[in-house]
Amino acid sequence: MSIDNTKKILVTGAAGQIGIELTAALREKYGTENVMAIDIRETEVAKNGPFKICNILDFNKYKKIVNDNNIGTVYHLAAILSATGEKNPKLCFDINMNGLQNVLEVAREYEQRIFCPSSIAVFGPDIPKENTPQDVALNPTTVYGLTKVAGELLCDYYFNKYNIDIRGIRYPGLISWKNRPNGGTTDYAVEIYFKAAKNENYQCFVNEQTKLPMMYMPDAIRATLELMEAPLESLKHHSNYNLSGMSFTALELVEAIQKIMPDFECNFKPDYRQEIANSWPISVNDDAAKEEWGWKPSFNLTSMTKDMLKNLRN
Ligand code: NAD
Ligand code: AKB
Repeated sequence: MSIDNTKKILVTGAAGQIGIELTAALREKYGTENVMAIDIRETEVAKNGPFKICNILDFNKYKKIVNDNNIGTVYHLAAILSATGEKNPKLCFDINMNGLQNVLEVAREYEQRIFCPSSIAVFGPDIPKENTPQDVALNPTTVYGLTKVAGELLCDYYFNKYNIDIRGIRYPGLISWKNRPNGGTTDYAVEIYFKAAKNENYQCFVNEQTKLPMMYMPDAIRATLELMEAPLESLKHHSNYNLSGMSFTALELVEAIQKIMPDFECNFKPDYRQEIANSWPISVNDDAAKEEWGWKPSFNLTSMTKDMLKNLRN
């Protein structure tokens, strides 16, 4: 399927942690009027360009928005994340699976290109924890992870059966200052900066040895744009690229903040999210992303911490 530049872009879940920044980046690149944002709630994306309230489970309303706005590419971000998913598995399954199916069915009819993110949550406790391979058995223990595995498979099915150009990244935990995260397990790695920047201490909900793959949002946005621009012929994978940025323990994160703010303190009180974190990798192997579309991260823990605190304290 070739790219039709006369068609517009739509972002679902545009009011979320990634959505706000991805919508802004797409509007900057392709023009504000060419990027429609939808969500079930209004945030700043609603003020900064075309926006409509739309529940992704409402197939007819979603299809009408696509039809009325000549949408050729969809970035499908609307989802329920891991921690909320464990509190409400039915809701998580419903939105993540039925929402995706609605997007794919409309994509089939309108011959759209799709970006659909996956997550490190596809992995379960049975895989090599360090440098987790791209292609490995996927046995997640959370309902969120289960929907992400099924989502990857469904996307590949539509790619193979209907020739829909669908691409996706298994994002690590994403760290950002423009927007707070919402209902995920890696949220502690963002919340801690918001507290530190206000000169408050933080109580972390995972223990100090917890080490997970993470990435700074500017790298994640760049990766998304780069993957969507890569020539289809160079891609051997489609909806499931491992993507590596950095890995650090919760204690190393505290120490990185203390290098800039020596008075900052953090105590650790693990809750139900510890078990979710324990089931995920420590680091992932992203050779496929490097080889197939030239991925290269630019931030590490030190440069990210400097940038996060500078922006939050401003
Ligand atoms: P988020 O929770 O911040 O945003 C999701 C958005 O979807 C929210 O604005 C929410 O209002 C919206 N939404 C929820 N239900 C909806 C519905 N029924 N209809 C329409 N919109 C609905 O999540 P995020 O962090 O921006 O994640 C976006 C995508 O990236 C998700 O697929 C998530 O699994 C994936 N991902 C995120 C991370 C991360 O660290 N942020 C990591 C891995 C994967
Ligand atoms: C979560 O913690 O649920 C997300 C993710 C890694 O998918 N941030």
